[in-house]
Amino acid sequence: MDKNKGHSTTILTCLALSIVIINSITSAQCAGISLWPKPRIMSWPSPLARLLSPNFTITSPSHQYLSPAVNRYLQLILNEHHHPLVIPTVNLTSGYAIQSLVLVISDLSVPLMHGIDESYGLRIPSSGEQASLIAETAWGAMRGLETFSQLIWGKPSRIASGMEIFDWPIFQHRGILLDTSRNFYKVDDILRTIGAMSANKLNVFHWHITDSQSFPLVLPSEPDLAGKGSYRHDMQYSPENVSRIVEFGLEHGVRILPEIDMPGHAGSWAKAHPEIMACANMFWWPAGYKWEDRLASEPGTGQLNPLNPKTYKVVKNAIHDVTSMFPDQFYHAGADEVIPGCWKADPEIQRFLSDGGSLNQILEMFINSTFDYIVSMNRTAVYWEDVLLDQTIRVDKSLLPPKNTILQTWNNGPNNTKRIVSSGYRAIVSSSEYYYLDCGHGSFLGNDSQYDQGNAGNMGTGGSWCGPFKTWQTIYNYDITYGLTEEEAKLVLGGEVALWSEQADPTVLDSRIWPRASAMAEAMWSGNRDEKGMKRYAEATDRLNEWRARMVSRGIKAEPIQPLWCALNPG
Ligand code: CP6
Repeated sequence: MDKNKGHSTTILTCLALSIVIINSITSAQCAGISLWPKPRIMSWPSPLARLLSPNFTITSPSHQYLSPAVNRYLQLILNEHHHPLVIPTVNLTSGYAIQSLVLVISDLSVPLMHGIDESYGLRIPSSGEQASLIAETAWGAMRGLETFSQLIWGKPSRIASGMEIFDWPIFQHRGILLDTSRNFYKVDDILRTIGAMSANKLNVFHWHITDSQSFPLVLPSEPDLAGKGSYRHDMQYSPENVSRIVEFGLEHGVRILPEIDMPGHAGSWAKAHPEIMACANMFWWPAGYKWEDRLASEPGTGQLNPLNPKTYKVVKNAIHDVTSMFPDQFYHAGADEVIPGCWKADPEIQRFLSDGGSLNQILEMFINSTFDYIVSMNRTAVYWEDVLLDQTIRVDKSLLPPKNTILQTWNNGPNNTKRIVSSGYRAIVSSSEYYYLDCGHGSFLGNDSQYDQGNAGNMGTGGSWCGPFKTWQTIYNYDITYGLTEEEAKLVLGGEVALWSEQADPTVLDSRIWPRASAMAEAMWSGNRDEKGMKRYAEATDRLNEWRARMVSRGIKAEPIQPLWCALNPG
């Protein structure tokens, strides 16, 4: 494919150079320069530092989204004066300071989308006034600017010099899921998170906007959905809010992948449209509804009814508006955790079933007609793995989701990834056993009360298989292509850590996400192994500690991974 051409050229150059470079990696570590995520190839044969001129400038071709990024990095670089936990031991050379960084970009026309080339090369010479950054795309240049900023510390600013870096990601899809339905987050919280993502070289903000608890997104064609389904009028996202978030993402090289979960997880639609729901007219659980049927904090009322033609009118309006607000080529259509008991409680569905129909057919009907509409809007559909793997509904394996959909796995780690890719689908990995950031903080099981609405039942907030709390090491060490053949591994697009928000809101947002999402960010970008193929998390600990400190000084309230004592008293 065309888009991979530049990428592989860069890689070839890198590989040629890597032979020279392997030896010098250790000296970089000794000198105490901390980069996160670690670059793929870094050469620093004789570590030294140079001053950065107080009149330092960045020259770059003009570009709608790169130019704001350049300005942002220039301000950061001139003002950060980062104080590392451990001051690098590298000698400061006398003589001229670095005066400028010059950007050279091969193709400024490449839009931000899945699969683009994010490679870059960075050269900070040991003499001469000019550092250089080359990249295939504006988005790769943004990755390089971030790395450049991390090579600078102190007051006056000094920069690691006599260094070359060639860098590109292992996985194309590196994301964070944020659920804004269970609890509301202000636009600024979302922007701060996207900014921190870009500093970690993450590139997809998967926005799980709506769910059963609330519908905060204002849709022009269906204004009642948010009008009646949001928690409050000041807990809504207007189209202007959305375009601000999308633009901010573009200026940071972060795609916004919207998800409107359906046909399950849709109870909040009932406020505006009770007529398109199954089991929406029941105050609480439908008759015959078993506790075990309950999933992920559902308030218990409402799945969309696929047998009602009106359902498709509302759903298509929603998809239409969302695809016009969010330019990304991917559209996430949810479809997780469809609860059989809810559909079975609906009289119309009961008639269909007693005439010989199956729940499988009902789901099929819904998926197929929404899928066709999503494709007609020129989007690639992403669904949760349930569409293929659900044990209770997807019993008839002759009915399969369309092949070109992407399936996001969240259950049963490597096994379900294998099932998805061995069936020929592309996969995004967000296994709850490794990548769920919410799990383990709550212990409330609550199965003794029918009034415990809003809690997560036995899942989602520390239930037995979701908990315990995932440490950064658990996240860092997970190999998302474990057990796959080479061919199968190619179908794994990448991973997402997920912050479900039953027990999270803006007060804990930064510390639930950071620095654990940084652990995944590095594993997805340059892997979790050293040059010898051994897991590198001993070395990564010190670097992550430094990176966490830098994030904190940049305004991200990342939680500590160690007492400060450890950094100041190295083993
Ligand atoms: N909400 C939605 C959730 C979860 C899912 N979908 C979830 C399930 C299990 C755990 C955590 C979260 N809260 N819409 C599953 C994709 Cl452990």
